[in-house]
Amino acid sequence: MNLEANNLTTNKKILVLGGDGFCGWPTSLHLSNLGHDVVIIDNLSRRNIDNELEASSLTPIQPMGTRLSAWEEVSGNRIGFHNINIAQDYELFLQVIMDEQPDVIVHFAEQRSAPYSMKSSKNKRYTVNNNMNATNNVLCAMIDSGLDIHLVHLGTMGVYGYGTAGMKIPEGYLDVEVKTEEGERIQQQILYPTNPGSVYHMTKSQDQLLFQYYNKNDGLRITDLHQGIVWGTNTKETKMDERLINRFDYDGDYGTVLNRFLMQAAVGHPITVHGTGGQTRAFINIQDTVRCIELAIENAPIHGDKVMIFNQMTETHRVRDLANLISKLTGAEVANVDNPRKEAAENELHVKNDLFLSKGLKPITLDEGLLQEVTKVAEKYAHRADHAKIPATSTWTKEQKPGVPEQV
Ligand code: NAD
Ligand code: USQ
Repeated sequence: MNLEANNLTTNKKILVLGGDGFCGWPTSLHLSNLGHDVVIIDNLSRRNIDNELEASSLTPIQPMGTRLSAWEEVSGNRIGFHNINIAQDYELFLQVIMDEQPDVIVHFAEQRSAPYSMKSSKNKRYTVNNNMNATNNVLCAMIDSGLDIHLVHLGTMGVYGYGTAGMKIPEGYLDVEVKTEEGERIQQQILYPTNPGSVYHMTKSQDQLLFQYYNKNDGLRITDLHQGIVWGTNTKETKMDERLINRFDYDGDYGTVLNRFLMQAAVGHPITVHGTGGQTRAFINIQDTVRCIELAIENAPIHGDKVMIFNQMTETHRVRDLANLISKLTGAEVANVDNPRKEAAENELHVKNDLFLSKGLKPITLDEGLLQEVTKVAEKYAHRADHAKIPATSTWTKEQKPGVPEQV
């Protein structure tokens, strides 16, 4: 793999698409703190979905204007902001790219909840339209701009599926041997076959094909980060001022498993383990997420490289083990609830993450950060929790009469 060693210390102009979100906001601050010139593009759709679901972040996130002026006050650095729907407003988006002349685009701007994507056909269509058009527009705009931009995209571990028959999931590519008709054996690398578990995860599988195609056809430089479930809330930068606080989703659609369990323990709600809790998943702390983006930017592919794929995860855990760990730490009760999803009840998961470790990532483990997260965040804001929003109600399969559209 070729790396641009000479770009390690250069400050860059970086567009962060989806920079108001859970991963995008702390990443924007982190990159700005490193001295990069950061501009956020976000259509605030995530905040609108909170309104639609009548749910909100456990932490009191501030409006974008307050966030940006607080950051300038605290750090002396300005972050720019454009409210653009990158899936729909192509001309506006392209114009911003031409005006800003970015070296790097970090792309977080997709609908990222699996349960939300499975709620109804309206949600499935929204997720596919939004995510596929967003990614395709980013790639087209990179070509139309004529600029040499490095794209860093946030993908998901979920593109692989979670069952690997004991082998370690490689970083994106699988070595295979094929036998020609003449009996000759040929080695080649293929994209690891995808096996998505929701419409949301399927859009990330499709993103991979878009990347492979535009990389081959147009020589675009692309890094795709296959990220595990992010846990934690704040980073070094978001802790600098209460107005910079990061989002903490706990509701049945957007709350991810470990943060939900931490919140449930803090508010005295039984920990909601789906089924037997035998699902094994990959995890990463939010502080490591922002560090990984930094490393991905520093280690850009050069022209001629194929799409660079990193597994952005640091640990794997079984859901029931996480529930038991939090129960032991806090005394919370564990409840086994019916699983609303269609997924394997039990699975093993082994994942390679050598690339980030070789670039200097020093992972934060659950043992170090968990209790602090319960007391410093979940307990502090427990009074803001709406208990009615905790149950996961989005089911993967519906009792639906043929030809009758689902009620939205
Ligand atoms: P999020 O929903 O908090 O943030 C996404 C942001 O993108 C939101 O602010 C939203 O308003 C914006 N956005 C969505 N569609 C847009 C559009 N068409 N135009 C402009 N802005 C748009 O999600 P997140 O948790 O920060 O996740 C960010 C990315 O990381 C996603 O692509 C997700 O798939 C990936 N990821 C997240 C996790 C996780 O655990 N949170 C794990 C693995 C991968
Ligand atoms: N689960 C429970 N109880 C809960 C919530 C979830 O047992 O209260 C279980 C689920 O059934 C599932 C597992 O925990 O088996 C993970 O669920 P999740 O909601 O934490 O994660 P997921 O739906 O996969 O999605 C999240 C992010 C998504 C990202 C993905 C990374 O929302 O954006 O892509 O994690 S990964 O899982 O590695 O594919």
